[in-house]
Amino acid sequence: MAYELPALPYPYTALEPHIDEATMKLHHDKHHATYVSNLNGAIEKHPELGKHTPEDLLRSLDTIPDDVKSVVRNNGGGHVNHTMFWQIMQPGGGGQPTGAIAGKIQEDFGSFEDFKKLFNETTAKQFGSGWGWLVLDNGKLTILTTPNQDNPLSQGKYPILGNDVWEHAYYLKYQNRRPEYLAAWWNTVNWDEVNKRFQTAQAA
Ligand code: MN3
Repeated sequence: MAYELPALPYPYTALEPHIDEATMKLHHDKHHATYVSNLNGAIEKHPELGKHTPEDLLRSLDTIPDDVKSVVRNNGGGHVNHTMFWQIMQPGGGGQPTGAIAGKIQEDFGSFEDFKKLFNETTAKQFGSGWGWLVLDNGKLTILTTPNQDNPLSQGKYPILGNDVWEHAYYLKYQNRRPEYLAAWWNTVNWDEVNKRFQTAQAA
C-alpha cells in the first residue's frame, strides 16, 4: 500500500570520485527517504491514491485532491525523480553513449559533445533548485529544465535521463561550482538504462 524507498543499486562509494560517499548517503537516505515518507502522508489522507503508481499520480496532477496536490507534486516528483536518478548512474559508467540513443543523439544534436555542452549549459542556468532533462518531443530529442521536483511526466513527456541540480546533489563536494558537477556527472551515466528509457519514451 505505502510507497517504499528503493535500495541504492550500488554502494555509497561506487560513484567516487564524481559523486562522493557523504553526498550519496544524505541524498538517498535522507532526501529521497523524506520524499517517500511525505508522499505516504498524503496517501494516508486519500488512500485511493495509493492504487496508482507514483508515475501515474504525476501524469494526472489535475485529478489529485486540492489538500494534497502540492504534496504529491513535490514529493511524488521527488520519489520518481530520484528512483530514476539512482538507476541511470552506475559505477564505471559514462563514456560514449551506446545503442539506439547514440544514433538519435547524433541525429538530433550533431554529436554527443554538442549534446552534452547544450545539456550542461541549459541545466547550469536553472535558477535555484530543479532538474535538467532529456525527453522525446514530437519524435525529437529535446532538453528542458523544471523547477523543484517537477517531472516532465506532468507535461506528457517521459524523461529519458535527468540530472539533479538541487544544491544537495553537489554542494558538499563542488560547493557553488554547479558546472563542474554537471561536467563530472557524465562519468556516471548508465547508458544501458538510458537506452531502456529511450525505448519506453518511443513507445509512449
Ligand atoms: Mn535530489
